[in-house]
Amino acid sequence: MTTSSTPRPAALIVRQASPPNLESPFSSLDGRITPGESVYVRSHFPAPELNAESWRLRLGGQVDTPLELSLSDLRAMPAHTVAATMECAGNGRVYLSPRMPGVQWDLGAVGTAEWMGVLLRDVLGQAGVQAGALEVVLEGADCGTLTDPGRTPGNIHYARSLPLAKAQDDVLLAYAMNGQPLTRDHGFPLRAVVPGWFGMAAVKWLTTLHVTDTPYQGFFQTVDYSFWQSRDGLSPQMVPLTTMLVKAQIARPAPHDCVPAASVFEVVGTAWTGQGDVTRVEVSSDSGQTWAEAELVDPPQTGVWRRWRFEWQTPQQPGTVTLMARATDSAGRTQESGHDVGRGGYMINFPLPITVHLRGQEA
Ligand SMILES: Nc1nc2c(c(=O)[nH]1)N[C@H]1C(S)=C(S)[C@@H](COP(=O)(O)O)O[C@H]1N2
Ligand SMILES: [Mo]
Repeated sequence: MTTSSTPRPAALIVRQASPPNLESPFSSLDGRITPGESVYVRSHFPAPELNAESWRLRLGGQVDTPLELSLSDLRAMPAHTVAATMECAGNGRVYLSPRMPGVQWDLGAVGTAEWMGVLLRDVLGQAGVQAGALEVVLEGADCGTLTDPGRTPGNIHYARSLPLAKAQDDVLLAYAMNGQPLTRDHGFPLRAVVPGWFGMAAVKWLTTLHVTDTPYQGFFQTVDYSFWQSRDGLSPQMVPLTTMLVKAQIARPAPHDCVPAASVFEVVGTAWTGQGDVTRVEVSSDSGQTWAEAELVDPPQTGVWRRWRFEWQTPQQPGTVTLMARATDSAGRTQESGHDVGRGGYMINFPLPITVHLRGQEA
């Protein structure tokens, strides 16, 4: 007999009430697209309440024609729909030892939504990017002061930059998520969606785009959301976080679930990568000593996670087992067993140990 738990009703888990930092109930995974009410929320400052009529998107810097666009201007442009898996760079932080500062995310700072909006490259094309331009800075309306992880220089806005090549490729300026206008927490009226990149690049409550010929060194890509990278045999240097790493997660059983001993349990989860497609998922039920092939349920679709399943023959005796999943992508990357200290509390993609308890068959 195959047993499997049915998805629980979706509700967000409060990691921080104010500003709202809300985790998706990853164990309720069902469809490939995460229902809107279950998409995680990660906000550094209180969510601004923007007025759709008076709101404007301003584009300036190294462009021929600076622009000021209303929401109806954007809605009149060609619309594009993009499904994208977005993972917060701190997803899984609770599994780090020693504990790292920041929101203690479990498995749910990741999700997949279908976004609709205009391509950033169309907006840039309308303004005309000048020769020598290097990056586009995206700034949100939200602002405040922070003391952790570093101290902000007073009151600052949330902002990140994108290399021009990425900005002119597949970046979307989205006004809708899963067929609905953006909610306030997800960046109403307009946010960026940056396929393949960790969530911090997807600036919400967008008000300003600034084309620049120098690398942007703002708080959220130097003090925060950067990591120590070793390159060219030199000592590590600080670089901003960009693309997601390859990663698989187990949705069911959930951590500390009880499953019947001596039965077949369907382990399910998803796997994603920021480069190419996930090509393989393996599952271990002995803390990572041996691995068995899982079955990929969804066809490959670049930028979108693939659900997978694994028929697990549970041990005969009651006890405790550590399950793990690991993915490989078409770029040949696979999940390594340890966490590189240079990453700090970010880019956590070692196979996460999921403890489950086996119970004997009741009479
Ligand atoms: N303006 C603004 N944009 C932001 C943030 C923010 O705090 N302010 N948080 C970023 C981070 S760290 C993540 S992971 C994603 C989360 O998007 P979501 O809340 O819609 O899931 O938004 C990004 N964009
Ligand atoms: Mo994030």
